[in-house]
Amino acid sequence: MITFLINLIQQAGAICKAEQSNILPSDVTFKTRKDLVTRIDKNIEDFIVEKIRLKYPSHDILGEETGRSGFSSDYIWIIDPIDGTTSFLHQQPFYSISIAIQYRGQTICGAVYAPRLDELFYAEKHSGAFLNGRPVYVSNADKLINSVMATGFACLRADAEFNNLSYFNKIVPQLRDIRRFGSAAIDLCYVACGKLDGYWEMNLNTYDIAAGAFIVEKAGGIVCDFNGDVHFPGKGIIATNSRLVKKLLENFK
Ligand code: 2AM
Ligand code: CA
Repeated sequence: MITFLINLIQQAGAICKAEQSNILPSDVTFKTRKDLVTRIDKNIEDFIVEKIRLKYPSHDILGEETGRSGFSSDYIWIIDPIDGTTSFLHQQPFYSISIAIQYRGQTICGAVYAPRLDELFYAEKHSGAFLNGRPVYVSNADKLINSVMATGFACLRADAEFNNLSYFNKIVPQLRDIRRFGSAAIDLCYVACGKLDGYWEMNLNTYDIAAGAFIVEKAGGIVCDFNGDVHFPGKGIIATNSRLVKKLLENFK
């Protein structure tokens, strides 16, 4: 299954990379005034869904653009065809394709591919996490002041009244630095491979985080909500290493 998943995500990534510089204004439609989608998001999801249907016709599928199809299989594929659509549209490299496979509600495989960065992350239930075929692990940082973290503002795009700005103001001065890449899936994978020491965000959806959160856990990291529990994405998500998690959680009390 992981081999099929890796081939599929790489094929989808090649299409994204080829299409990115050809996007036209007429390819963009608005879900809300800040939340947009391109023709390519939809095409990529159709491409992925079609391939899964051919190989695993009985499996259920949940995709960002087409919603849920099927409720009868033990397996479900969770697809974000382009995570970081705003970056994609604005000709930036920080976007990815994210696919997770769950069996009876538990993630068993996950892959995130950032084609412009040529970074392919994946993990399987009984093995660790990998970047371009090499094992990856979360960082060893144990002090916030030595840490570089990422966050995001899906909450602002959703016009949520309770948003991330107060957490941002509180946490950033305690860190070495902060990044905002614009793809939750990449942020999570960068925690998994130690390029980032931590990440938090709120107002995300399952398809943004299903694969990335699994990859963090398989890389030895911790994924929890703002209370330190595992109820996300509704309540917000934190991903970091076991040395920093308590120090980061202090800021969400
Ligand atoms: P997307 O690019 O697939 O929309 C960036 O902060 C992260 O938030 C991305 O993973 C992005 O996914 C997601 N996101 C952007 N706008 C959002 C919204 N209005 N509601 C929920 N998630 C959003
Ligand atoms: Ca997304």
